[in-house]
Amino acid sequence: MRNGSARGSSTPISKRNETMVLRFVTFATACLLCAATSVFAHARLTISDPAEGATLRASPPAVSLTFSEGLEPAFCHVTLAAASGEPVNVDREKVGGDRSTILSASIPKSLVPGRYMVRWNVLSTDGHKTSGTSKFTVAP
Ligand SMILES: [Cu+2]
Repeated sequence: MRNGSARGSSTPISKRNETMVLRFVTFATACLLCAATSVFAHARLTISDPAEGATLRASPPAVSLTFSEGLEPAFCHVTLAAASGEPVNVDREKVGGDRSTILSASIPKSLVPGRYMVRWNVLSTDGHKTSGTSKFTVAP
């Protein structure tokens, strides 16, 4: 009787452990897949024009940023500032390209020689936000 009840209680416990291990493995696998997917889906900056760190002989006509993912135009912004931090006027940004991956803004007035910083923040079509900066120098 005692043996029977001991065996009776040990079997369900080991089964429960198996179930928990299985659940944990499933959960861990799902987490890894999810993390990998979201990392690759974020909009990464792939090309910037002017290129990061470039020294230009003349003022560029525009800033153009190409991303790895499609962008939501209403939530994508570019600003330009001189090295002093003083903002430089750019035209309203536009999203273009075959898959809406290019964010650009025209620079209406020639830039005076100096160092400049482009700041961008975008929302990709997967609903994730990313942001970053890119620097260039105008030295005629
Ligand atoms: Cu994403």
